[in-house]
Amino acid sequence: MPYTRQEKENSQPAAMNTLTKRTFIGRLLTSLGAPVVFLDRLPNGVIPTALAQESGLLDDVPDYKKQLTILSDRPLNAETPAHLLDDSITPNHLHFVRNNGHIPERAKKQDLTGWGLTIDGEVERPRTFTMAALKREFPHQTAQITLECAGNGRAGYYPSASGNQWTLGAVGCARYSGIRLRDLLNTLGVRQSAVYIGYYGEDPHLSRDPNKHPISRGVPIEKALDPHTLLAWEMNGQPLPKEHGFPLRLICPGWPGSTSGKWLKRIWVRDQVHDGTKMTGSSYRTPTHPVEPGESVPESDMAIIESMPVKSLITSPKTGITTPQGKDIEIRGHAWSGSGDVERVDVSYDFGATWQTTNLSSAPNRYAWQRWTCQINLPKKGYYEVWARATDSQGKAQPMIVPGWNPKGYLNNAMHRIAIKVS
Ligand SMILES: Nc1nc2c(c(=O)[nH]1)N[C@H]1C(S)=C(S)[C@@H](COP(=O)(O)O)O[C@H]1N2
Ligand SMILES: [Mo]
Repeated sequence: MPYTRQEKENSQPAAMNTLTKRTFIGRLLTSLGAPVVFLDRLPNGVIPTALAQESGLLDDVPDYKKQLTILSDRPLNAETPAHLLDDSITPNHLHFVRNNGHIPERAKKQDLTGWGLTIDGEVERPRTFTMAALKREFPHQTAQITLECAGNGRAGYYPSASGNQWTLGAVGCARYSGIRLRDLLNTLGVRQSAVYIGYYGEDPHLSRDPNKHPISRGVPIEKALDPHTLLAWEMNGQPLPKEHGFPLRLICPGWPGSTSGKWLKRIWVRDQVHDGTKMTGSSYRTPTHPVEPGESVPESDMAIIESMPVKSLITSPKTGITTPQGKDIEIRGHAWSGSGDVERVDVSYDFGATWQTTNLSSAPNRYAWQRWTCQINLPKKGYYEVWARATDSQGKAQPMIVPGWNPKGYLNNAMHRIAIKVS
């Protein structure tokens, strides 16, 4: 599969070279009496989860994130096990982290000294704002927003796609406070020529080369001017944590998480589609027509991902539990969609032969996930799978198996399945 030099570099951990790290991990595990069977296939930057918590290898992983599953430490990438996503509002310590570069020093120190947000390009009056000016000059907004990485579920694709092997938990739903990007842009006067915005964050590139950006994406000007698109400085009532973009981030609801730029320092209003790092080539793009698994797709047949598909999670019970016969079990979870509303969620415990409708709550605001619950009674002892299927307001439902294969493994919204044993 063709990829750019930049992308290749981005997948390499900078600190310890791969071979040393692998040998080191191998030794540690052997000393625990548990050889890693496919150690030679361990992707770069990935540390076996069993080791991650104890080894001290994870210097970038803060203690409070340690319930997450660590996919890589540099850059830090960590997902949340489904049963830990049961809260209606995902607390900061349980929100997944997806970094492409290093966490900026400013964010680690929570230090605003010298910080400013510059808006330039296709605006009449370009300007750099201090945090105080942003907070003083525009009305404040708070909203609960589902944020999902476009690569969530990548691990389900075959042939496998390169990149973080996210399973289910690169999704969360926190409350963000800040201002509408639109209020700020309108004050500066958006020119007729504006078609896109591109964000720049303060996160250093993995190579520490100051001329390289780990990621610089954006959205069409219409999405930037949508009243739901935010510039946020708070997550669940706290200043943005260092992993989540202190002091300011974009929140582009319903779109791939990668459009919600963290550690912002500049927004460039463009007169063309933004062409920053991870905007071009096959990054965050899917084929415009269905392709055969493993097929190489020309760039001209790839389109930028916009709204995310409908999806749901079962957050209780935890998969694999055993329950006594004859007892009702509550099944619950969340459902969301990029268009902002879910119509229904159904569950099945007979491999999809019959379905039962769940009680679906409305969202506290548009683009927040919706809680669903139902009671089931498993008829006799044995092994069961519970499947959940969400349907959005346009009638689109989650597929039972992985949807159309694509070269980078995006947008896997297959139904979540859990196992339950009745004894
Ligand atoms: N500056 C910057 N912004 C970024 C990223 C990044 O690496 N650097 N990662 C993006 C991606 S791919 C995702 S999915 C979300 C993840 O946000 P979170 O770490 O707060 O969950 O942030 C996006 N914004
Ligand atoms: Mo992402």
